Amino acid sequence: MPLPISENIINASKAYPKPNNFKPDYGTAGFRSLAENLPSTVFRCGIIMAARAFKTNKSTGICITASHNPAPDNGVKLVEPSGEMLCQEWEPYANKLANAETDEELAKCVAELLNSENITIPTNPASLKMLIAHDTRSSGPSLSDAAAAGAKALGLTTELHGLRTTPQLHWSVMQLNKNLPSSEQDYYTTLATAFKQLVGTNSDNNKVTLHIDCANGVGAPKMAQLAPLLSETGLEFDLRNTGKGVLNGGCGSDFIQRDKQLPENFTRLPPTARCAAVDGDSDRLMYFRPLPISSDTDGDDSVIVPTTSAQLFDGDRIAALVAAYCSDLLTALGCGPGCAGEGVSLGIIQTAYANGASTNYLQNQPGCSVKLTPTGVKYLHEAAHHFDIGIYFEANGHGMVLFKPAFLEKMNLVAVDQGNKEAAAAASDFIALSQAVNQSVGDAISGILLVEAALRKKGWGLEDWAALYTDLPSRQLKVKVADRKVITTTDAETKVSEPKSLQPLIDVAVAEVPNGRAFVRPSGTEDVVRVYAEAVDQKMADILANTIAALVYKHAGGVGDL
Ligand code: G16
Repeated sequence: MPLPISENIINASKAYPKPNNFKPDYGTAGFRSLAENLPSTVFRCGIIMAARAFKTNKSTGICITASHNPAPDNGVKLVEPSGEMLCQEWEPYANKLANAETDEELAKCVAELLNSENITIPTNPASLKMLIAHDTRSSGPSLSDAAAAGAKALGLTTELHGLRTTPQLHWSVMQLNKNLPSSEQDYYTTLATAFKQLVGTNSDNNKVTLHIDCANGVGAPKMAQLAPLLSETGLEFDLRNTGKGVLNGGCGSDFIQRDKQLPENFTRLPPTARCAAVDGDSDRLMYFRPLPISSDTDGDDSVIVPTTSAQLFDGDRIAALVAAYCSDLLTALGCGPGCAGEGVSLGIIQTAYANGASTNYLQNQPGCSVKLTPTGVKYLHEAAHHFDIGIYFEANGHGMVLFKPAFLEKMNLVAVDQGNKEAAAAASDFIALSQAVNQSVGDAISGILLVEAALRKKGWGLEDWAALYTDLPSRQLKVKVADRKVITTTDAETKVSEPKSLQPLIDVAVAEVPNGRAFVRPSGTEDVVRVYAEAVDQKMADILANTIAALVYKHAGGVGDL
């Protein structure tokens, strides 16, 4: 006779005791901490996502990763049946369970959750499961086991998928619940087939070598699996930082964005090199190229000039490129800019980190609506759902283009309409894009295909892309405080609401700087307060950021050296 649920949970939980004084907090993208703190949290997340599966009668997922954070950290990202991140209404349950001090208190919290959500555990839940995967951190396999133990304690079957990028796991959950092919190989085949449909097969003109910084993370083996399927298209990957070095150490999208320096193993490149970087779990994407662009080589690609600086093509610029490409397709459909009333909405979602120049550029593109949300894919993704075509990118490279199912249905009809070949081709491209671009969550690997398709379709090189607008100089800083939660924000994180003394002082500092803009917010993945400042030149941006960091330090309980 099976044990009652509470007893099951109490028994299973004994193997995953919560460390004393550890207060996990569901942040921007799940829980993060030093890996050694996390077994109890991950075990409890297994319970949460099992409850979520029973509530929705669909399969769910868990990915063990601390993404761009250092190797000793780990974390857990929770995947809804749709493949999106855990719905925000359930985040308080996750916090409650994760913070229960004893096994008995945990069992009580679970009982309350089941009760308030009206969840009955099915007697034979065989059709439901939880997919679990991890990144390359050494703590990944044991934390995956902890997640599985949590799910099993509630009676849900689990499937361990081992090493996967976070977006691959999200994609598999989405596909599984739609009864579509969902294996890892299906992921590569689906993306590559759609990309081929978009760009066709290779001619010598189309040959592009993309030098990819894999952040010494899980993206390396995964992109190596995709690469051969792309060979006909002329897109080749030169994979670097594939695992021998430190995860996210001196490399990866976060390093490049922060330092605007070439990552390790990228200092000797052909002068026209096209490069991209992903982060530890391959959900962020940054394009870049070496600077200075080596004019002294007289265009001779074989002359390699050592350099250390990088020119960035960040998430904002990727959004601008994708918007330009989608606008072209809408024009071909006969419902582009200038044909308002045709009822296709195109939205671009950004956060306060978006460079002011990118926002200005996008706001001036006919037919584009620009919206601002707080930081976190969960907010941007949700906002993107409001448009037929929702393009969202955070400056740090998280993003995608999301298509409304009803829009794609329309495209399916237009694609077979022989009466208007141009419109039919554009509709086919939209359909192929929705396959090449992971629709569940921002995905650096499918993002590469999106960027390469857009550049090729527009006939652009990096020079054309760079010319869309010129970034305003900016600076980001971190301030260590005793408790980052003393800072709360409003208006999509552009204003501080607590402590009340802070915002008026920020306003004064900003007003003193030409074209100044600045904001602060508590990080949801690290124990710091983040400061962002933008100004007419780099010196002013630096001064503004430092002034505001000092204000945060003083008014929000700074600790250690500023
Ligand atoms: C996560 C979220 C992102 C967010 C980032 C930074 O990224 O998925 O949406 O931009 O955290 O968050 P914060 O500034 O709150 O630390 P990742 O790549 O770590 O999963």
